[in-house]
Amino acid sequence: MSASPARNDRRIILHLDYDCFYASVFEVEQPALKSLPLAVQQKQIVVTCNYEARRRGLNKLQLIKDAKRICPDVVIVLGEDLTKFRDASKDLYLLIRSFIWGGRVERLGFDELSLDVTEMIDYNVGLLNPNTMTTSFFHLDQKDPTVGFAYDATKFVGSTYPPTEEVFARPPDIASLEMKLLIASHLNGYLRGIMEHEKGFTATGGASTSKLLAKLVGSVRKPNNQTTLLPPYETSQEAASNVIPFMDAHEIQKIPGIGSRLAHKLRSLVTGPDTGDQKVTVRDVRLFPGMGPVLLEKTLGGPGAPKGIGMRVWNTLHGVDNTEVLEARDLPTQISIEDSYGRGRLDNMESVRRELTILAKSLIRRMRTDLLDKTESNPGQARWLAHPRTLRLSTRPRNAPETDGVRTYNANRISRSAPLPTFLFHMDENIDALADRLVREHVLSMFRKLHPEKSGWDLSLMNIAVTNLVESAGDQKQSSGRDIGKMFRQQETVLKDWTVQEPVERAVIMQPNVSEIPEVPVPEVPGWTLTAPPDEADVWEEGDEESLGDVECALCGAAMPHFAQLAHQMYHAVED
Ligand code: DCP
Ligand code: MG
Ligand code: MG
Repeated sequence: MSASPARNDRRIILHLDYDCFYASVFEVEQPALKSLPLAVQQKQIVVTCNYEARRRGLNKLQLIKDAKRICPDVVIVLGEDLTKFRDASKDLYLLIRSFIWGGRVERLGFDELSLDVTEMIDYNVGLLNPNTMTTSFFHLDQKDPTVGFAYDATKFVGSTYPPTEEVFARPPDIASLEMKLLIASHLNGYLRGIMEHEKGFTATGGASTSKLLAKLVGSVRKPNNQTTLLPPYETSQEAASNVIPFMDAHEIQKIPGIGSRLAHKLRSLVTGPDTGDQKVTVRDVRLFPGMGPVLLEKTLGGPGAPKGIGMRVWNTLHGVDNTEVLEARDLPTQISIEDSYGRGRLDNMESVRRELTILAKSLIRRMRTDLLDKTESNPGQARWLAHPRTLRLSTRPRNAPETDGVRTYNANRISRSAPLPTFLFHMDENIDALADRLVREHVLSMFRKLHPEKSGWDLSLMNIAVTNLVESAGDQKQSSGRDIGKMFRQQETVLKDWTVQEPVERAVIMQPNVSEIPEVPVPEVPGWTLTAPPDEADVWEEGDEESLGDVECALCGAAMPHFAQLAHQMYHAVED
């Protein structure tokens, strides 16, 4: 057995995951929904439901027809248009980010944030007075000592793992990791309070020393709660690490960064092939004979696997994650809109044209949202911050049934790229007219090159994207400065009780690059590409929110997002 990886617990990381996020967006719009069981529908799936619905037996990623059977008075709202979720997500992100020094906030998917608060915590530890611990003051601003909140530095906020008595017999040593985490739990509680008070959203929080541990410990108690992972993190002569038993108890697939594909390989290794989807924990893998980075590399490595995957997973099994909190990029690298289609829905040119026009409208709307400089007061004169150069059309044809009638799932997309016509940047034309022209003059001819047959193709997915973004020259800093000034002026009126100094030094804030499909190689010369989607299992993010539907159930033909596939298979298994 190989040696455990070394720990480095200098950072303090908070994790926030909004409670039943899509459902909460509707509840904030219509508070009367809060007391009702509420489910959000995409295709035939409940993508999420509020906690009232969960109390009544509903689950995330359940079929709508099951939800109606289990809870006949469930209120169902359609959540296929992601605009309002994206807007709420951005709004909450900007609010939280305004408190975090250096803007050290990463968005993971739509409803999670990772915050590196090391500097804020170190600063506040330095100001603790051992004689007045119960009446401490958390400083949110280094320049203005009046900005912050009062707190009791002898108690954690929320729960801890493992659970502790609320009041310590002896408060932790000021220089200890435990003290830092205790203070961090107060910041976590404060930020969650601000979110709820100002925006009406509750979140579940975690506090630890890495993105991995903060996220995992955050989900120990849901909803509207928070958990801190207590030291010791290292095993010493006095005490055993809390990290190892905490990690050990998790099912292998629940670990961020170990998606379904890796989990499947690890399960097969541990239980032998053909034992189905038996539950395997981190402990089972960690203690498997001969386990170590080498065996993991042998098991998980190979063509297409990221370099050093064995070591990365070995670290992960021990709760070691040294990845940085990545701040949002100013501009997306591509914008991509797609939808999936049931069998037979896209088998003639007219339906293809109609659906492409719908996609093109969303695409142009998104380009205007994400790429225009909105600080210009006259919208007609708004400046493009970046110009995409390439237009890409991708489709995913269904496989024809095999001789035994079984239709295998085709994961491959085919795509074609062409220069993006510049008329898309005209602001004086309306979106409908632009979308119509884009499809008739450009996209349809790309489609015909992808599918030369006159009809008869049966497509399960179409995607239109603009890629190859070139940032415009110009003083972007200045314009974003105005943006941020406005944001803080608004915030001042909202956050009456806590005045926040305007952080002039903050960087550009724009839609981060989280709502796109993962980039697939785009050929420089327009032509054929055959691309398999990247293994979303291996990325940290929960995935691709733009993708509303991806796979088709071989048993019942229901179309569903790829992430719903597992739950859906379980549904059939239970039904039988
Ligand atoms: N989502 C989705 N498909 C998934 C996972 C999530 O469409 N497989 C969407 C719907 C969720 C949102 O993203 O509202 C956030 O995902 P979470 O897994 O955090 O789920 P919720 O926030 O809805 O619930 P919870 O309270 O369990 O966090
Ligand atoms: Mg959530
Ligand atoms: Mg989440």
